[in-house]
Amino acid sequence: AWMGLLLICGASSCSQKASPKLTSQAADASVAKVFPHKMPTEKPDFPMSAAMERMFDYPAPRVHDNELFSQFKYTRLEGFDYHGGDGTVSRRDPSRPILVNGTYYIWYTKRDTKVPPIGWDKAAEVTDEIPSTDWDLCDIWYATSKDGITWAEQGVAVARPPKPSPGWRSVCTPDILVWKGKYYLYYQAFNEPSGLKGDWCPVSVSYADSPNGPWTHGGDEVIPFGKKGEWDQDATHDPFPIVYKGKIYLYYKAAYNKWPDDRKHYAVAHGLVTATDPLGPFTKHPLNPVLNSGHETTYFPFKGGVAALAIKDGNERETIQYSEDGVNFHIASVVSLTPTAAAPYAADMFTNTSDGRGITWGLCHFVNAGAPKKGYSIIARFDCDLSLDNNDPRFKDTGV
Ligand code: AAL
Repeated sequence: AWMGLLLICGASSCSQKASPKLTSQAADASVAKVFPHKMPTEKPDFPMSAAMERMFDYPAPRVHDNELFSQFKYTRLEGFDYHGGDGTVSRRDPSRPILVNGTYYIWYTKRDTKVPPIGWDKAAEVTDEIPSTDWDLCDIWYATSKDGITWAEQGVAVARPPKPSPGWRSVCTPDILVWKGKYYLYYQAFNEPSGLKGDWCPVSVSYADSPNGPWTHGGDEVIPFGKKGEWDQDATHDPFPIVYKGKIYLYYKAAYNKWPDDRKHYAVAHGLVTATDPLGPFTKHPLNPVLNSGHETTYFPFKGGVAALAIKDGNERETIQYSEDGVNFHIASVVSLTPTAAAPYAADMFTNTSDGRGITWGLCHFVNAGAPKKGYSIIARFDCDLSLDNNDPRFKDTGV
């Protein structure tokens, strides 16, 4: 019946919507037109439904062969004290780990306040000691580890500067860049409690000769806000630098369309700025935004291009995407139980590679937002196989 329909359709005016292939195929009734029992590895030359056509647009039509598909495994970290989970201590938004002389270093948002956050809708009621959100009244701390599981908290890396210097209210959500033997931390610098008007803040930078510091303030508003009316006019979040094509490619997020009177209809997108000096100036890519989904930023060199995790928020949430040029991203896989605020380790994040090898682990956070008046977050480890040098079936096997 299917063949018959095809023939009738091909011979009549209803073929207008059909692809030319369908029409010529239909004319040649001697060619088998059935999808085989074994999934083809190459795109077959016969008519297919839109869904099956699309399978061949992925890096591999069989998900197990898709280098940019993985499942995720999570491990609790050792070494961090959370005051018994009473909400007064929080660690979140970790940087990517970097390996220096056999030791991993990470930087992260740490809040240690007398009381847990009271909620961003109550930002007008906060004081210098009462946080609105989990990332209000925070400093940037760092920790070290030999195995990525047991961590030793080392102390503050970048503290809130005195009022009214940028970031006086909170510094948070750092990520690291290694460039010409020096270390650069990019982070969000709040001049008001988050939630007062929105989650409004620019990005600052500090630098050091050693991952142990000391850190020197290197500049504020390093990612220029958009002009009024543009998507990134008030917020540049989640700065995430990699080295690509000889430059610093700094990805960032803006949560936009989120106003005091219209909080429900917000959208997120990611932009790209580039520079040859870590202290700037940074130039916005003319095609910004470059990713339409993802609450935090996670990018890594992959083959000759750049891969990204789009996790939470947006039509393309829970996807892994790939671009050949760091700018034009396409969905490479759809994933589940994904790491939030993922910060993967890769030895080639800052080596200007044109043959990125991918990632197998990193850090992320879990938010305990469900406990009223006790909100806080923890950092955890994730493992996956988004690497070209690994083929661990635990992360690709979706069957039973
Ligand atoms: C995060 C990040 C940014 C936001 C807030 C703290 O996970 O997207 O850092 O400002 O939430």
